[in-house]
Amino acid sequence: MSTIATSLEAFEKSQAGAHCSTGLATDPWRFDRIPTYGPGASETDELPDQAPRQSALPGEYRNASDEELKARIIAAKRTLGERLLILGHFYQRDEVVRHADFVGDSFQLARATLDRPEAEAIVFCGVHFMAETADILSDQRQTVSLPNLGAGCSMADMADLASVEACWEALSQLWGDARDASGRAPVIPVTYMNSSAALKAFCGRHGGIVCTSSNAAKVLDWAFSQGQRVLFFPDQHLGRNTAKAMGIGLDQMPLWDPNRPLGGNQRDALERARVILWHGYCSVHKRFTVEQIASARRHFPDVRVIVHPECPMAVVDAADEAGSTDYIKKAIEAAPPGATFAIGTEINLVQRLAREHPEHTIFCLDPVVCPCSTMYRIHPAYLAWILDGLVEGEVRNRIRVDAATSRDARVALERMLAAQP
Ligand code: CIZ
Repeated sequence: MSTIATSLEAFEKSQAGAHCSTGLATDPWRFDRIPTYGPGASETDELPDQAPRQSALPGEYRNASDEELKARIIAAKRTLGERLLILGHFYQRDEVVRHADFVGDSFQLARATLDRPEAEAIVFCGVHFMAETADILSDQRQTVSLPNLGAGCSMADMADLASVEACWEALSQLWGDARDASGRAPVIPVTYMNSSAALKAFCGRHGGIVCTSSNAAKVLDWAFSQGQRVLFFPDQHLGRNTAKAMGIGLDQMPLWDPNRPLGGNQRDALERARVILWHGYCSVHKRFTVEQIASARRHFPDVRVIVHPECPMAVVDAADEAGSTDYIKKAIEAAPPGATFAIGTEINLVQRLAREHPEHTIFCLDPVVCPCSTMYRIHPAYLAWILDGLVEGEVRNRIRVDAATSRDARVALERMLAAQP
């Protein structure tokens, strides 16, 4: 066994005792109808009552072999030609990504939606909020389908419109709506892309903006040019890590718990606030720890640790770098051969990067394979079912955002697109 393989084995053993649900070894239709997010890192997160559920997948798809599904998808793609655009997020499994016309992060996928107005049907292999964004940005003639309606995002569900409106009302009572001498509003709402269309529309209506993890710092700069403070939702970690890197003190970033009066804050803590952070998080990125980083460094003294900014602050501080999926991908591509990377983000992407870059040693900081269970719901069987529907002239699992929400959300999304990473 090579030294690297021995070190990797030792690193994995050092995490023994950690475990993740084995349910993700099964097919997603086995947990489509259950009321939680299903097996995986987000299994303890609540699925809101009104969240869409996937209907039963016909047996001919459930029982088809991997090769049969692949052949079906390729045949349908050939028939549909330029009329079809398949978009795939970096976190999707390889059996799905291989069929995508474009693979990227949510910023790049939002752009890709705009780039192919001639495609009649967009099939979004990602999660619900991404498909909503594609519907908002696409032309009215285009349809957007999400292969499995159960592919949501537990972090996105941690902020809903009613709770954000209640928070906004409380903040308005504190600070009113008068602008300062430089014309800046009291608060600018910033929503992470991982949020419902209703929240993007809220930002559009209130002078706010959408950010992704690739342009969060630029977006915060823009927000501070427009406002004295920022209300950032739903991911507290992305908000905190980004604001801290901009020099904002932790005592200026109170956490807003929507279930408590004034978000659980004293009035004077809010008076000092520059960024009010919503109490949301990603269940996958929350798994990464400082101990995992220490262990990776013990086993690989030259390791370069890069984590996603959705990780907790202590993990970002202990890493060498933090960045979006595209940042991680580009850092690996730019490194001279022979580098060792420990990566703190979703496993599908890490494993793909490891396969695509045999010149480096690349491994996941969390050796317990615990993927995002909602991304996992997009299985080739659903993709084949959606594409066969399109061939037959039927649009299945169409995601539609109503006109008023779409109009307001588009304002916030266009501001985001102008903040090029
Ligand atoms: O922006 C995205 O697509 C997500 C969810 C993460 C990232 O860093 O790309």
